[in-house]
Amino acid sequence: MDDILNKLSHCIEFGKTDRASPWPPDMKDQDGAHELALKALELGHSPDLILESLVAGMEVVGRKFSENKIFVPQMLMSAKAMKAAMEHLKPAFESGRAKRKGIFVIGTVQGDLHDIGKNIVAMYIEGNGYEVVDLGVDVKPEQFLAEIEKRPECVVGLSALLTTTMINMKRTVALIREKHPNQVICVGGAPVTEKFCRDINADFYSPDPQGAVTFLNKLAS
Ligand code: B1M
Repeated sequence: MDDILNKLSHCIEFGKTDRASPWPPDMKDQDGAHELALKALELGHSPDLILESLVAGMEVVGRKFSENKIFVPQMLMSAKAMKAAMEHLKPAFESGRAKRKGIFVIGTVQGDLHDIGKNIVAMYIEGNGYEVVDLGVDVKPEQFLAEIEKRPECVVGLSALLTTTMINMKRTVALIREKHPNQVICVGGAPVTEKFCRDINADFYSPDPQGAVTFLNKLAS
């Protein structure tokens, strides 16, 4: 990986948001995710490649958290750094906004506050020409239902990052199916699997944003 992309990964791993941020102390007065993401774009790196370096940093964060090497505050700093970098990528991913191929309603299910992956999926889908309605995090099944009733032609996307909130994905699908049996529902998130998707009677599982876009494009064609 290019030096600047390595530095960007490092900022995500250690939660260095921007130059002004005093955290982490050993990176004081150094560029953070905010400055480096901008520079990487200026140097001509593709948003996809930059995103890859951000996700690589976040993967290390996840591993360290599992091994009790870091704790929630450090994870939060990493999430903040990720957000700062993503702000610069957003316009690039949204540039396909003009041609709308359909409506995608997305949210992280009830009880779950993780939104980094969901936001990436939303940006990719928006950038591929869909109108995206982002309901945010901790979304109750009834909120998804209300949105479907406002936009009957939409496709719904559910994201979950916790094994403990996957049950709320199941509840959401069940409530939607009860009222709208033919509603198209796509699911994803780190603990979600193809099998889980089938078990809860959702239509499609994608491990990544690209898979979700491919699925939507097939539906739209
Ligand atoms: Co949390 N967290 N977290 N966390 N966190 C995980 C998920 C965990 C795996 C860490 C670990 O133990 N290794 C673990 C879950 C364990 C489990 O359930 N098996 C965990 C835990 C335990 C928790 C808390 C319970 C910790 C605590 O408080 N004790 C707590 C729960 C809070 C809550 O939600 N109620 C918590 C809190 C947090 C923070 C708030 C500190 C922060 C989130 C900040 C934010 O999102 N704004 C956080 C973070 C950052 C993580 C890790 C480190 C990173 C998650 C992430 O953003 N990944 C994570 C460990 C890990 O995943 N490595 C972890 C990067 C992102 C790009 O990937 O979200 O998987 P991901 O999204 C991907 C794909 O999954 C897919 O595309 C995305 C882009 O490639 N995808 C979809 C996602 N949604 C999709 C939908 C689709 C299609 C594809 O269609 C609709």
